Amino acid sequence: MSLTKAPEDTPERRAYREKIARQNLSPLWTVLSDLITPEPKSACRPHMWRYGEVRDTLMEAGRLITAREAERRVLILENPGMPGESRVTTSLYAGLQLVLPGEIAPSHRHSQSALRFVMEGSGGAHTSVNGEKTYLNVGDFVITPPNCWHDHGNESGDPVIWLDGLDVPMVQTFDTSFAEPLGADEQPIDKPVGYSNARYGANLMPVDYDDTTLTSPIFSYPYSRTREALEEMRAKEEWDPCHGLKMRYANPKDGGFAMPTIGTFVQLLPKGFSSARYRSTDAAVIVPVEGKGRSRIGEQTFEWGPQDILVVPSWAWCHHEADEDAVLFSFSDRPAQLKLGYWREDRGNA
Ligand code: 1HN
Repeated sequence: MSLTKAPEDTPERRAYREKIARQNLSPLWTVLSDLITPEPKSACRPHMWRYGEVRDTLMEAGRLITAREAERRVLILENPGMPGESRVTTSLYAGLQLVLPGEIAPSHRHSQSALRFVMEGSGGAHTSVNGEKTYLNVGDFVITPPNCWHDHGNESGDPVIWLDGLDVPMVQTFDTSFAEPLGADEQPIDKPVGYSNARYGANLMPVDYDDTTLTSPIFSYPYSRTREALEEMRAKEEWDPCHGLKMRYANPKDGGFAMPTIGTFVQLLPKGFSSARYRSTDAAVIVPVEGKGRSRIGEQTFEWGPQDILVVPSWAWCHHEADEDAVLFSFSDRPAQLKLGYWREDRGNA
């Protein structure tokens, strides 16, 4: 028996296979080596979308359809290895969403978890979650927890564009999708702006906090605070050979990931940094927020700048070089893999 090669197909074996197909049966020995591979064999391919190019196409959609008519005016980032599947990686969905001045994307809720990473805007657009509005500034990471009403609006004079990341393919795998519209444009707001961050984001927790939801009660992680923290930490000049200075967005309740299925990360690569190669089983979507550089992902090299969007497939070697101080935001399905006992990493020789 070999896990790497299927046994020879003979005429009798083929006839047998065709005969038993009528009973909805199939011989494992013909597919075993495809099912159980010695290492991850992904359809997901390394890729990069240049922000400037996708932005032009998205603005064209802004003239074609309103946010209301579309419900969500989004261009899906389709991994070139999985066209038509609405997947950016095997387990994750990503898209770029545009809300024009004065528009509203009406309230709905669903069992999929969503993150927003703000690419562009002047700070006057918002998303509402759990009766609280949060304003969207470039570089902010904002969460829509599962089954929470959410609607978006733009009171500013400028377009707002953000990257959506959702666990849509995971929900498909488990057949657990539920969704409904609110039936009104906007949910009722019963909390002041900044309420969650004051209550849960100041190293304080309500004394009797016993909420069992799996998502962080902080639903906005503003870039200004994240960036300041990175800058203060860099003073120590302790660079991980693979990651530079890489941090994980945390749930203040227990220090775990901010979302149950999607992990979010931010890293600082100092000017001139050249990383040791690294790979892990969680395919990642990476957005440079500041700086310029290049990444070798598998066999391909991508020259990136702010707001470009890169995909690193599971178990593909990845190497980064920064020409200027660079900040990278990224997300992956790592929390799900860790809970299921699947996650592995390989730091090369570093
Ligand atoms: C969704 O609800 C939003 O609320 C964006 O902005 C993208 C993609 C698939 C399913 C639901 C949003 C989505 C989505």
